[in-house]
Amino acid sequence: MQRRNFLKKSGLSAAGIFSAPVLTSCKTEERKETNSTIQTAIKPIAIATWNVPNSTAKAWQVLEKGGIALDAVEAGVKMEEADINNQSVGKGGRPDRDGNVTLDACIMDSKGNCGAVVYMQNITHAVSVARKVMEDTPHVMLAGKGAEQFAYEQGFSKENLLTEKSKAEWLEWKKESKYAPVINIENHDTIGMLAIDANGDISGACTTSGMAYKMAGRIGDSPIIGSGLFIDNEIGGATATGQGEEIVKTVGSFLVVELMRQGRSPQEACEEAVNRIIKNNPNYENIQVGYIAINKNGETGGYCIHTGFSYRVYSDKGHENIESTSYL
Ligand code: SD4
Repeated sequence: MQRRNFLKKSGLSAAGIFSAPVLTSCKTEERKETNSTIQTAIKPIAIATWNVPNSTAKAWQVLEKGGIALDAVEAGVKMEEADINNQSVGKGGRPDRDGNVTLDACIMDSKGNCGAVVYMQNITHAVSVARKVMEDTPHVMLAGKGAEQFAYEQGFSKENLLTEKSKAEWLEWKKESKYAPVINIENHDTIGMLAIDANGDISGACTTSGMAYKMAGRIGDSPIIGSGLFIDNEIGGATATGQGEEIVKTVGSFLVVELMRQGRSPQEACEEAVNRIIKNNPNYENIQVGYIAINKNGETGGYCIHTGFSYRVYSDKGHENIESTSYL
């Protein structure tokens, strides 16, 4: 069923990007054959979780001028961080159960450098602080007050991230205080973005306010290199959205990239990573996880547990929102 679904709705065929046949198995000979039919690598290209046209268009603006993938993904995801209508990222994000908006973000470049901030409050552009951690400190990850302090030292300004709308919803939630993550909240959730620039170099970024009404101090997959995001410039990149605990347990994005290294297509690698979660979790019908991936050729894929997850692709072949295939 899923395979048929994939053929019907595959991003590859829907985008019309490739002349390569869509794989239905991962046998080595078939992979080789498929790779040889790819005419030219698609670059530059940007892809992002969910339908985020402003973010992918922004990334494209950077890429089409010859900008580097790292700048493209940072500029792209910042659009969602600043958008108060996206209540899962940055300013306007839903708070934890104590009413505090706490942000998680990471970024990774083509040389394998990475930076992250976790549980950071009062700063909208968590991804840019993560980039500063990567570029200007000897560390990879800063948390909470330390991350916030570092951000102020770097010139970021303090802002109230809790909007009236998110505050009102939280006060309503408090009446019952039942923690029950919602699947596919609004078709624009945590944003993970992957890009290949004109040089063929790959970078990625991922940023979120995390699961709404989480426990104070909770950190998800999104800022954890290997879970919410992983890039290997020789192979490709992957990023995740959904219930972070499940993604962390399977080191999901690293798994997707390693599967691509072993010869799987991005689509097949995302499917296998979702299948690992399903295999280990009898409760899988109540959770959503989605992965997107890109390989060095600019071939893309996406897969999730529940329908309703989509991802956006932007290249000189066009731009579109692709409905991801799903297990259920
Ligand atoms: C987290 N993965 O904090 C994030 C949340 C998310 O769509 O992606 N929501 O677990």
